[in-house]
Amino acid sequence: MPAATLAVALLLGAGCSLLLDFDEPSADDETTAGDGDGDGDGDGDGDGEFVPVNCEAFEPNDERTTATPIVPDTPLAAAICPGGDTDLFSFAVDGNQDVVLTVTFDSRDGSADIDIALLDAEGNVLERSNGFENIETIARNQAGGTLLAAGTYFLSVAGFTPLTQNDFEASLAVSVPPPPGM
Ligand SMILES: [Ca+2]
Ligand SMILES: [Ca+2]
Ligand SMILES: [Ca+2]
Repeated sequence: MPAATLAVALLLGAGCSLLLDFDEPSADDETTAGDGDGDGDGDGDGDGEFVPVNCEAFEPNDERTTATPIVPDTPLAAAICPGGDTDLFSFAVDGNQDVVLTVTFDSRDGSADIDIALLDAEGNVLERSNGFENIETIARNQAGGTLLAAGTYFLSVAGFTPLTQNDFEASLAVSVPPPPGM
């Protein structure tokens, strides 16, 4: 399978690049002049054929002090880019709210996998989600006995390896569970 599939993938990839070029000539110039990825993929790490489009989004945000606030039901598009990029998003709860953190992406059959973690205000990891699908989710709720105490928390998004690069979309859902007996 690989030969034919790879050829198709490369063709599709080329098509995408052409489309991007037509849509954004300035981006084309940037790529050509800049990073050398244009002639590239000679990078040897096997990850170079795909270049995320959202590398600038919300940076710098690698530390809790520079984390990007994320609010409910407003997905944010960002990217994990080379060099061990980590993206931190902050949110606060009042102690009575169920929370669901979701990060979606295309893992490209695992070659561009992203993992997430929930951190407390001090940066301690409370929970990780590190599967191999195109989505990572962390839910903390009253029903599960995992309700978060009032305070500030962080969603940490990072690549499976320091070489991982990929676009992703992060979202936060917050709800208040019904009182007992209802
Ligand atoms: Ca980033
Ligand atoms: Ca970052
Ligand atoms: Ca993962």
